[in-house]
Amino acid sequence: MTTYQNPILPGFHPDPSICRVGEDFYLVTSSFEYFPGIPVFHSRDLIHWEQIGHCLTRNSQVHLVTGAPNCLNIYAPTIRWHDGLFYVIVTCVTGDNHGNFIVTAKDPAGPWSEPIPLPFPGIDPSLFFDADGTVYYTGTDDGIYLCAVNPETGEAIGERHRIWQGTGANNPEGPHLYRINGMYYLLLAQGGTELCHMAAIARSESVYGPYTSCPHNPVLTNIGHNLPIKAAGHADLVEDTNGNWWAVCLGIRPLAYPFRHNLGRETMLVPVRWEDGWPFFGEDGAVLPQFTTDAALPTEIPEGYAPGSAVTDTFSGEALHPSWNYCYNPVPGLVEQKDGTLRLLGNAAALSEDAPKAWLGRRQEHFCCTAEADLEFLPEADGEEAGLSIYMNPGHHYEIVRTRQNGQPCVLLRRRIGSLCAAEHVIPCADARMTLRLTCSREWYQFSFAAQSAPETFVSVGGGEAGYLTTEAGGCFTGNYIALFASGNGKPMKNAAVFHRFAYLPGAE
Ligand code: 6LW
Repeated sequence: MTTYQNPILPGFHPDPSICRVGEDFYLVTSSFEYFPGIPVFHSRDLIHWEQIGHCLTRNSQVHLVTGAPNCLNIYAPTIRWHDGLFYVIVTCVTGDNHGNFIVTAKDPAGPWSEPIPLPFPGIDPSLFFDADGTVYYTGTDDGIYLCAVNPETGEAIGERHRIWQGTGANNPEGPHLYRINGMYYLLLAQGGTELCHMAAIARSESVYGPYTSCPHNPVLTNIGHNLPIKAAGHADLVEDTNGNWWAVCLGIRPLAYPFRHNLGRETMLVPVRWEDGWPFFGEDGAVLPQFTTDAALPTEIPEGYAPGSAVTDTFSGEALHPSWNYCYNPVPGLVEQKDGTLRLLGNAAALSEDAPKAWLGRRQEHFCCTAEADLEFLPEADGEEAGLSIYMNPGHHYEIVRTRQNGQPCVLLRRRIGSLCAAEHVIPCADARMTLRLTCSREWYQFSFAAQSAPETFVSVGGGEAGYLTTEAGGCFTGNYIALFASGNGKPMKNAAVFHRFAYLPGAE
């Protein structure tokens, strides 16, 4: 028997899709305005995962747009493998279009190809490779539809066909097709990605239908269960090497009542069993925070970086640690890792502007955790700043800020919740080097710092409620990031803020 905990990918890892090649499982999640885009994970036991790369690592592959933070750009992807090639199909949602495209790779760690554009509208694309060689696109555009496609060229083949639309709940989306024991199965999400989220399944002898709804739909939901995981849905099925079936799906873990979540939609793993040609997910269709199953695969701990693990980064080597993301496509010169440091040269964009800026963040993956950053920075002009932020989006973030006011170098707390912004607890400090600390709990984000002249003495600058940096209070489809930032606040900085070390330390949940 094996016992495992959910989420298997903590923090902002929504809309998971999974495939298996031999004994190896690969999983991708949506990434919205963060770059690189579409993180790729690998596992051999479905429980322990390592991040092996990203699909979108070049500006030529995607141009991430501003305008609606946490709501646009890279939506739900699907990963499939066929005939030696990995395919990821995804939507880039910009203000004026929903551009669906495919990228391919022989090695899922990358590099991935340039996008193959598709002529299909809507979101949540998926690919199904049928036994007769036909490849089908399924997607969501005011309902679920299917069309044959050439995945090498992106050309549609024949007409689009609306197929099963779920059980009548709102927002049928996230469709995936499978052929199991001679039947076609269509799994989809419905109810919307909030507390009414669920998954439903139907089957047919023809890929075009008619589809028969599963008698116990919704097959996956946490509605009606008093569980710490809610909003379960957007699932993808996979069979392991022992013939056992599993589903990955998204779920949220609210801080407390009323249900507000700050870690984003996370990836969950659910055991699935089949009876009379129908799947039974989880425990009575629910995603539990812990499952005990004799179906689990032998434990294999991968060597690579695992979401949810402690990280200490001293910025050595050429490449950034895989946990780091830029906000939008990186702008040359704003963020640079060199000579064992991370240098942030603020442009004119303030932290609260929806614009590319000197910002580098990593997901908050635990309710209780600590982040520390060793900063060397003596602002030369009033308004120049650098610091450590808990950041949902430009309108919702708290940070400890090293800056200069009226010619006086200082450290202060700043909190922005929508149109409310306060800078307070200004503490004069002439030290060029200091350690900034963020301590996260379910209730509170607390900031402090220790100047180099008194490295053991952490001075509090205060903090803010965790409940106001949640999706329900001011976010959309993403979760909180812990970010390093610098800004000239209206004009480019002359000298970079230099970070020498960053540490992310999970606490007791
Ligand atoms: C995803 C879709 C959804 O594409 O949210 O609310 C989108 N439902 O399935 C972004 O996660």
